[in-house]
Amino acid sequence: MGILRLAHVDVRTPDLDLATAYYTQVMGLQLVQRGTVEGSDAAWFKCWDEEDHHSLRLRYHPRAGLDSFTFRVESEDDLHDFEKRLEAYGAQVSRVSRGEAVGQGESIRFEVPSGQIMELVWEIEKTGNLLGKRNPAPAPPPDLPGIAPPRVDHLLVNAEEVAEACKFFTEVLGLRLTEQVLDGNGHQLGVWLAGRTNSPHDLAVVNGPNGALHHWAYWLDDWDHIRKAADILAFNGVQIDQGPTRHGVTRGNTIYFFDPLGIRNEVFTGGYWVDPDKEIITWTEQEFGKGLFYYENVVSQRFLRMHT
Ligand code: M3P
Ligand code: FE
Repeated sequence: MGILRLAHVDVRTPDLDLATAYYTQVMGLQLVQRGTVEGSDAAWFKCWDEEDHHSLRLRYHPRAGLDSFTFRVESEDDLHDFEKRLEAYGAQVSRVSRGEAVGQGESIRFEVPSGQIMELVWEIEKTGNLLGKRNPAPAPPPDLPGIAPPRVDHLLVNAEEVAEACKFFTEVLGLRLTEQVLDGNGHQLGVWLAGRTNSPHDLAVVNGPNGALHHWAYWLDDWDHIRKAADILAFNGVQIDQGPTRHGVTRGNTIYFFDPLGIRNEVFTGGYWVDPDKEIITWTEQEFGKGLFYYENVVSQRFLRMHT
């Protein structure tokens, strides 16, 4: 039983056409389909190496922000088991039946202690990656526009009570804590959590307002692609937030930037291999500048305070 990985992020945007142009031409995602969600225009996107139907859903709403985030579970029975565990914890769980959501079957939805809506799903429409399964090329066509990441990597949400969120994600949902930042009293200010992947994080939670989305990140294969991403972003007039640089936490290489409606994106590479028995790494609040951005060693207020 367990949580496999981040499946998709569902986001509200006040300008769906502008956001679609950015996510296809600058980020370089594939537009899967357009449609409506609860009467609003919506669009579904995926990365070129993703097998699932989509990893991003955008829908029009006057206020930008997170609708929900979805993790895929390992087996079909897990939905039922997680539903029981969530109800025992005191969460209100609702079932979304097959046919109600584009690209996936039955799912369960609930509010996490920090206020975001989370969804768990097992059945996902497998539409395949861009390369196919017969004599596939090792790389996508060289003329793909934009940054063109192969896949989504992780999500970071805010929480007023990071420790409470961490306890929920580890004890109720079974995610593994890989790194944490502690204040002088030993209280968690940030936590990095992994599912069944061997990556340092599939989900992270950092102190901030409940319900907020800090960013989600796409994977790139190496540091040189982060540099290229910076070139593409600067060329297209995209506002860069931080980097290119390196995290102390996770050891990843990174660049943060804002989509045209002000939502923060990241592209990320590197980081260490995580085995399930790996010991937790702890950062102290005094050294958090290096944990955040190892070269700069600053705790940027825009970075910590800006979210949607
Ligand atoms: C990451 C990461 C914050 C830390 C962010 C770290 C917002 O995004 O990928 O490790 O404090
Ligand atoms: Fe990140």
